[in-house]
Amino acid sequence: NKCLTCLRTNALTIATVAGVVLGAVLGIILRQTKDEWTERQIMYIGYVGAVFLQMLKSLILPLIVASLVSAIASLDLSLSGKIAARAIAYYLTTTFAAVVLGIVLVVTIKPGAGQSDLESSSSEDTRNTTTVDTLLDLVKNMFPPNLVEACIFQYRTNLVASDENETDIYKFSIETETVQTTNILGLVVASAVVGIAIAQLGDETRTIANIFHNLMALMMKITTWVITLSPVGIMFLVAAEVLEMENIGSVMSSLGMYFATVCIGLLIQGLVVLPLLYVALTRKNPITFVSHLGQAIATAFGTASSSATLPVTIRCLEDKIGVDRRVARFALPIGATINMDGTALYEAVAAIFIAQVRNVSLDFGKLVAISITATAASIGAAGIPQAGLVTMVMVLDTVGLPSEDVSLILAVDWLLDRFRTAINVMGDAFGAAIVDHRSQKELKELTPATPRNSVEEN
Ligand code: DAS
Repeated sequence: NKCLTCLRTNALTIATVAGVVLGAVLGIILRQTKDEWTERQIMYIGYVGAVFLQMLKSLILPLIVASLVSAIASLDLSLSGKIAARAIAYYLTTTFAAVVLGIVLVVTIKPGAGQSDLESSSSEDTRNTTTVDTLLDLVKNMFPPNLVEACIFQYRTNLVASDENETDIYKFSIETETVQTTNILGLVVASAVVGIAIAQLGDETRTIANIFHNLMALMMKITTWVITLSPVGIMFLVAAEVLEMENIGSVMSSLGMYFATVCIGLLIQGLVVLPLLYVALTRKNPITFVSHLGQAIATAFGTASSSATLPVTIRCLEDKIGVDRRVARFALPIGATINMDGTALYEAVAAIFIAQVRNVSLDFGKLVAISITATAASIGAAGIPQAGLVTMVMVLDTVGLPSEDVSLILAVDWLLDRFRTAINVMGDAFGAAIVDHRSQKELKELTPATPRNSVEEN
């Protein structure tokens, strides 16, 4: 009956993973039944999935605010500072390690060599930039727009939404439209400031602190309801994506080695680098850890969005892995926004792959520049589908490649996005667990659960 218990506790994870597989099978069968599928028909097939995704997306804003404010308000400020410092140190180390891993692989495997037949829509010739140009670009690119925004605490008039052009692929529409997107990094910064203010004011703000604790309990309850819909929602999301993709056969012939290089890098990062770091710093079993993370990994794969997966990641870390809530709710929203190992690795590999296809030689200085801009670009990427493709333009700029060259790798990006998002989420989860373990001593010294903590849902 031990196996029965295991099945019951992991039933939803197993069902969600089954949803991914069934979605792929459904998509392939539908492709066989009919040659041409219109955008509208694909939208109908993916409709249930799009509704599920919208439900997850609707949780992001209140969850990030409640999670960060209640976590920072329930920690004393010196401990918040230590936890933040440990988290940032972990994020930068693992992201940079992922980039170096990606560069070593793509320079060794050379997936782009001799691929001159690959067409790209860019007309302008590649600028043979000098190292000075590269370094100038480097400084210019060091701070992607929303990282600068976070540093200078730029509050938009409408804190929540930022009008940006984005291809709203949630509805499978291909036209680019100005859609209200949540300015997540701005929200993280604002929530942290409010949390610090509440922690500083102490008893005066007990009431408002409890409001945020209540809001968090409410959001976690709603998250549980939405998560139960994962298997069906993710099945239709994957089916619609499989329906919409180009003929994988023709694409894989030219991009197969590139695809394999990125996937090998992601697998090493997710199954070797991160688990080894976890064992080294916590002495705990990484396999058990990853098995408890299954629901979040499957959701990340199905939605291709770290932010949409955040509610599931918080649930897994708190309920299944037992990470201290104050650390999970502090580190995960920040990690989901700025810690993207998978994206950083992918951007370095993709940029060097394109340089190889374009026969642009890269000296050591350029590789160093790529490693830094890929790290910065992944920090700047939002946790939404194909954000990494957008910020990769910064990395291409570093090596003097036109941004249109992104079109060379577009055909397989929707699938690579899912793999790299899963690694992004794993990186966030490992980070929260490591920071939690390293902060246990201070957490225990904190005043025992004060009344404000007792409000937390049981
Ligand atoms: N899809 C992004 C995420 O949610 C990653 C990316 O686009 O690179 O993490």
